[in-house]
Parts: sequence; C-alpha cells; structure tokens
Amino acid sequence: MSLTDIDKSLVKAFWGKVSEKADTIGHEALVRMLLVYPQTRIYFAHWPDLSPGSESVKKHGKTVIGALTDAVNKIDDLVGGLSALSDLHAFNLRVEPGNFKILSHNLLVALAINFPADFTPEVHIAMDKFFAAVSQHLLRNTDE
Ligand code: HEG
Repeated sequence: MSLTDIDKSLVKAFWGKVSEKADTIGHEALVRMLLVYPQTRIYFAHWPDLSPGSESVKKHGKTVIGALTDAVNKIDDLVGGLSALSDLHAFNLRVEPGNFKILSHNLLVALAINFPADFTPEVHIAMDKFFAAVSQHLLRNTDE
C-alpha cells in the first residue's frame, strides 16, 4: 500500500508538530518496545543498560527519530534516502522483519499518547503507512 499525496501531506504536517517532542517520542517508543516485546532486547544486548531512562535508550531514541525526520524530508525518495540504513539493518544487524512492525506499533502508541488531539484516524492511517514504507525500505533496498 503506497502513500498517497494526501498521506504524504498529513505525515509532513503531523511530523512538524512532533518535532517539538521528538526525543520524548523516540524514548517512549523504544522503552515500550523493550518492555512489552522483550524478544527485541536481543538486538541491544551489547548496551550496558536497557532500562527506561538509560543513556543508551535515550541516545538511540534520538537516533531513530532523527532518521525518521530525515525520511519525512525524503518522503518522495525513500529508496535513495534510506539506502545506507537499509544495508545496516538487513546485512549487519540482520533484524527480523517482524520487529519493524513491533517498533512501528510502539511509535504509533507514543504518538497517540503525546498528541491525542492531532492523532486523528486519518493521521493514524498516514503514519501507519509511512512507518510500513520506511520498514519495507530498511528490510530490502529495492522499490519492487
Ligand atoms: Mg535501527 C541502529 C534507525 C528499526 C535495531 N537504527 C540504527 C541507527 C539508525 C536506526 C539511524 C544508527 C545507524 C548508524 O549508527 O549508522 N532503526 C532505525 C529506524 C527504524 C529502525 C528508522 C525503523 C523505523 N532498528 C530497528 C528495529 C530494530 C533495530 C526494528 C530491532 C528490533 N538499529 C537497531 C540496532 C542498531 C540500530 C541494534 C545499532 C544500535 C547500537 O549499537 O547503538
């Protein structure tokens, strides 16, 4: 399911608001992912501390949100925009596909909690499709 022009403008407008709380969103989404879906912890076993508020979790929350902001800015060329990250996740980290759905779900939860009024069903659909598109490109860097 590809992003329509309407989806793209909803994502851009909503992400504009998100930027004021970007680090909180990244941190909350990761915290939930690691607590609610503990099978995801295996990828971060090399961190000294995986608990909420730890330096590693906070730092990675910022990293993921930064990459998503980048992707919003390159929403018309996700293939090119995400190619380096795609190689990392597919070949180096070998993240199993199901984990992208888990992270996307937790991002949606964090967004809904922090922006209850702006997170309308239309925005929900657009963000869901956006995360699915980003995940797809991180899993396989082609536009087949
Ligand atoms: Mg990934 C590193 C973004 C899903 C596990 N992830 C990174 C980095 C970015 C990023 C920007 C740093 C890249 C670098 O150092 O050059 N990740 C990113 C996005 C998404 C995603 C945008 C999906 C929306 N990552 C993801 C998932 C897992 C995962 C689902 C596993 C559950 N990422 C992962 C790990 C690292 C990164 C283990 C290395 C972390 C570290 O060692 O600090």
